Amino acid sequence: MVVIVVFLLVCLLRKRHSRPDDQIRLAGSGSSGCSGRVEVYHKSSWGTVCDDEWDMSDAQVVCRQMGCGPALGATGGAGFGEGSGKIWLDDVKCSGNESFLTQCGHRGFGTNNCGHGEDAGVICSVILPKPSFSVTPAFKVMWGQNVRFTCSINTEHSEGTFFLKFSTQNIQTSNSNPATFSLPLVTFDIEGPYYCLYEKVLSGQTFTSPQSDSLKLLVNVVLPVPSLCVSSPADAKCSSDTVYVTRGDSFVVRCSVPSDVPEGLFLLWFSGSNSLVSDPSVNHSASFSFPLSQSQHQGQYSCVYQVTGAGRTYTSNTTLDLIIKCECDDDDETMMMDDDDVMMTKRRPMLT
Ligand SMILES: *[C@@H]1O[C@H](CO)[C@@H](O)[C@H](O)[C@H]1NC(C)=O
Ligand SMILES: *[C@@H]1O[C@H](CO)[C@@H](O)[C@H](O)[C@H]1NC(C)=O
Ligand SMILES: *[C@@H]1O[C@H](CO)[C@@H](O)[C@H](O)[C@H]1NC(C)=O
Ligand SMILES: [Ca+2]
Ligand SMILES: [Ca+2]
Repeated sequence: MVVIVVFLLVCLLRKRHSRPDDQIRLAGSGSSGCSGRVEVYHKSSWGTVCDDEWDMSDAQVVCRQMGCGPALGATGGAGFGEGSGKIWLDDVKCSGNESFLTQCGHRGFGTNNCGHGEDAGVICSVILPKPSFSVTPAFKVMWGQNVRFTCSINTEHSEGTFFLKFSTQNIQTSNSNPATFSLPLVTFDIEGPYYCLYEKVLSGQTFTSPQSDSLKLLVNVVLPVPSLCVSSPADAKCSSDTVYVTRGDSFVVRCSVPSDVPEGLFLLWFSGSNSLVSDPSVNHSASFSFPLSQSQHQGQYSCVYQVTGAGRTYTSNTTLDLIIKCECDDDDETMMMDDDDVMMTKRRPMLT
């Protein structure tokens, strides 16, 4: 007995929910899944709704039944074009919280005093899902590399626009789904949080997706060991071997790095005074001039390269020592030199 009652109840409920008369669709020119002329399925045919007493409460029910967001407008006067066939509903009176349009009060199916010029429509808001967002290479990027972001969304409201955002600013847009955005040859400036958004215009309304998750990029750099050489009037080519300079001559110590690293700062260390001098790189090199060779310029020189970006300092490994020897006269102007300074006593090998 109980079983039969439950069975009948289930049948009744199933019938109510799958009742074809509950079906509606949005049609007409400029219609989309969430806006258009309201059409009702009844007695095996689609018909329209008259705009008499058609208002936001009625539209709210249609929007809910369509699985769209809240109603933005209730249109009359065949705003989405005139339908054809029956005008199924007239004087629709929804309270706004019904689940189906046909649950609202109306004059009875097919009873109306309307023409298709009064066909009713709705504009519902569109609920867009959160886009997926990814980046390659992930998280840590080498300075000068290319970075590629991908943003995609799962929606029937296609052909919208994707925006790549960097600290709330739009930096790129794309109309394809998935959208790819490239940042070529990145520098430290690109560090920060990125996210993407999707926007779709429907019936003159712009709908925006929630923000994607945000992705943070960090830029890293590995600095090569600089090249170090010295040139002098006697030896114009920049030489990395032990170099002999003559008293009174000028010489120039040059540090350089390849052009595929950021500009930075060269630090030149000199053993004689155990001191560092620094010079910003220009075109990836720096020249330290020593105008008049003195014996106290003799010793080992080495160079390191430093780059500061995004508040961090990167330092290269140190070059091998470059040795500079002065062909200075031992007998005068050598008060500054230690007596046991070996380099003082070495002489330049004779060129053959
Ligand atoms: C629907 O709205 C009516 C009238 O505003 C109200 O009496 C009723 O409680 C509401 N029902 C629900 C389920 O919200
Ligand atoms: C710097 O020196 C360290 C230790 O000697 C070595 O492991 C590393 O590869 C060097 N880096 C470069 C860029 O030469
Ligand atoms: C740096 O390089 C640019 C382009 O190659 C050149 O025009 C400029 O003169 C260079 N500057 C120096 C200081 O060498
Ligand atoms: Ca009417
Ligand atoms: Ca109404």
